[in-house]
Amino acid sequence: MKEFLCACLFLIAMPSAKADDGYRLWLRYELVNNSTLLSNYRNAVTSVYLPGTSPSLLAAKDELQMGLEGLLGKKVSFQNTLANAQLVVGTPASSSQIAALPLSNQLSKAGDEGFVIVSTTRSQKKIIAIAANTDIGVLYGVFHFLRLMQTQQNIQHLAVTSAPKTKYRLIDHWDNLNRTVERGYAGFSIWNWHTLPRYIDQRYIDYARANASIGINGVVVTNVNANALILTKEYLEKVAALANVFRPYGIKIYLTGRFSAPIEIGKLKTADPLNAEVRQWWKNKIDEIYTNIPDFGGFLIKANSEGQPGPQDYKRTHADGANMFAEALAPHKGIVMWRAFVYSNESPEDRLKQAYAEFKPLDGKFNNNVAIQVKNGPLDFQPREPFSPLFGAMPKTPLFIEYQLTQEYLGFSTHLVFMAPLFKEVLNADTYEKGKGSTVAKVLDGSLDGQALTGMAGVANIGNDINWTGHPFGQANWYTLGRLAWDHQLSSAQIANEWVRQTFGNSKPLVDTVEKMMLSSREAMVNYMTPLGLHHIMGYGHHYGPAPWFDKASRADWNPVYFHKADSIGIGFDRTANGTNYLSQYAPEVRKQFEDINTCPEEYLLWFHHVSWKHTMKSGRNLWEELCYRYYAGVDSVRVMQKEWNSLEKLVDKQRFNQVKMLLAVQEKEAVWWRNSCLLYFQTFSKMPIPPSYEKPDQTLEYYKNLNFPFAPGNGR
Ligand code: GCV
Repeated sequence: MKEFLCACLFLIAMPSAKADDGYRLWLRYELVNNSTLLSNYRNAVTSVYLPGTSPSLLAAKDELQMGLEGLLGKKVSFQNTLANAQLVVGTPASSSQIAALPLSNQLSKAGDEGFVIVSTTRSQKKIIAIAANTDIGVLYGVFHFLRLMQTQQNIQHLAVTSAPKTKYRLIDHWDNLNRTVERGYAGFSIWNWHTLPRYIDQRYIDYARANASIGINGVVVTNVNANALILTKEYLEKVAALANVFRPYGIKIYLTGRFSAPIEIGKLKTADPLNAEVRQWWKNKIDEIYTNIPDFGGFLIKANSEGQPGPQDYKRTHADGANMFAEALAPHKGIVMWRAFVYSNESPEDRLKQAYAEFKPLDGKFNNNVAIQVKNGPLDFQPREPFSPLFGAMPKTPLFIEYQLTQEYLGFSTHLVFMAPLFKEVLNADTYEKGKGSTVAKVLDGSLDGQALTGMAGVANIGNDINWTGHPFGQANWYTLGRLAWDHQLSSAQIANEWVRQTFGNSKPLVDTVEKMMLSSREAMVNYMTPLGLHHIMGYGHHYGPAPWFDKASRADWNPVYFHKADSIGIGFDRTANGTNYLSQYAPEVRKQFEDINTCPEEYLLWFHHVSWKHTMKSGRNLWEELCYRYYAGVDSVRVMQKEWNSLEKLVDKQRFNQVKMLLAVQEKEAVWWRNSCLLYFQTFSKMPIPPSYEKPDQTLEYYKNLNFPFAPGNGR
């Protein structure tokens, strides 16, 4: 017996070595491998009272059962009354017994989607209550409770009240109807339009579970480079089937609206937003959508950007266009997310200035169910960008932020880049809209300008690869989006810690090492790709790898040479008053800091200034030496990550260990490629040597310039 017990304890203590394909994401519910904790958990939660039969409560029940049984390694019993239960779950409306618990104080702070998780007593018996004002709040509470257990927290004295800080928490898919994914690096689209609506892939349900577990409550299923066909009857039936799957999980469906759809599928002669027939067409179409999908969320629209049709084709404004949709959606409580990612084919103006120039004058002109969706930076999801000057410039308009989870400019799905530090950097940036402390986060959560329509979106990095995101660590970025949209005050370290524990396990060396890797990964990538404020120097079209020399694109502002402006004097884009004066779009305090080369943070230096190769940096090195230093430091950091990962071989399942090991090798190779080709190219201007203490580039600039990538993914429309 003793031997048997020892063997059991040994098994419990042993790290999970079985293969893991990553499909379960952070919802693995593995047996708790700490015996003291396991017995505490077993004592605390094996009998559950979860009344109610709504689809969301049933989803909560299923999840709790699956989660607890996995974590505890034993069956849990669901009770018909609270009397025998240790874990009580529900809303005051779902059970008078829950209504009688002393939770009203906390519940008053939980709002429509929040929850409370408290340790309390009933008839002198200790219980844990997961309660909310709504069924979906209960589901969120259940996921949070399971997260506490998966991350091995003490659950003896719980006093959690949690409510989301933004109302719309969205994943935007750039999925085409032919199942290619624009800028997608994890396989094909998970939406199988051929087998929908009758065949419901388990993957849709697991996708909904994953999103709900991190508080995502909206999904835009189609590409912003939109196809009008999605609005036809045949497709709407399929979309409705997805909406039915998502509904119990609190997730609404949104579509992308092709502005010219009235012409393409409606056979009208125009799509002019002020034309009565066009307006009626959209009204009818939107009414039709709502008969299929009563809780349809609304539209995300890319208009007059990169060749997409829009109101300006008819000399109308973005407000005219957005308000046409808004008016038709309003009776159904739908919203319009109108993208501010616009820049004109014709304008020679600094591309970065164009969104502000078009949208700022429209502040206050949008209907109240319109939000303007702004990319985090003014350009296009670069490894590092300053915050978009639209944040803080449109106090009368709700602004959503758009991040990009898919790694279009961040090494595709072969580079390990944890994006929480990138997201947080923008959230914490101070717009000075209303003086010091007017952070982007406060613009987004509505507190700065009293906005009720608040939101955060991430362009999906999801495809039909078995592990959803291609790189196992891509999952962390999806996770981060949800967690930050729920609570932008969470730190990057907290998010990394939670994610690692749930996704890989709780052993201390594992958690510490992986967390460290994750937290250093974004800066490593900035260093080996675009240090010191360089930007947009990637390969043309596919955006794979470095091509700072490229100058053949049809438009100037698609060429890397336009953005780095390297010459014999120096490098960088002058956006001060002496240059394009882009800086005038920020509040004076922000502008002042960036405008002075001595106060401009070095990470943004070449974003705002054309700087002499000989300029002395804070380190005492000149600019050229600093550039070399940073590029080499970037590669070194990847090599450190490799070593750190290798030290985890016994603590990570074999499958994912090997995957990440191989991917880090690819990343190292590509980091060297970025470093060598950028430095060799910029050296043709600086005419200064790469310091001899650094390893020499093993290829010539010509070699790098001649590389071709016909297989680079993600470019197909
Ligand atoms: C969906 C960049 C990408 C495009 C993308 C566009 C956008 O330009 O390269 O693929 O199109 O951003 O955000 O609309």
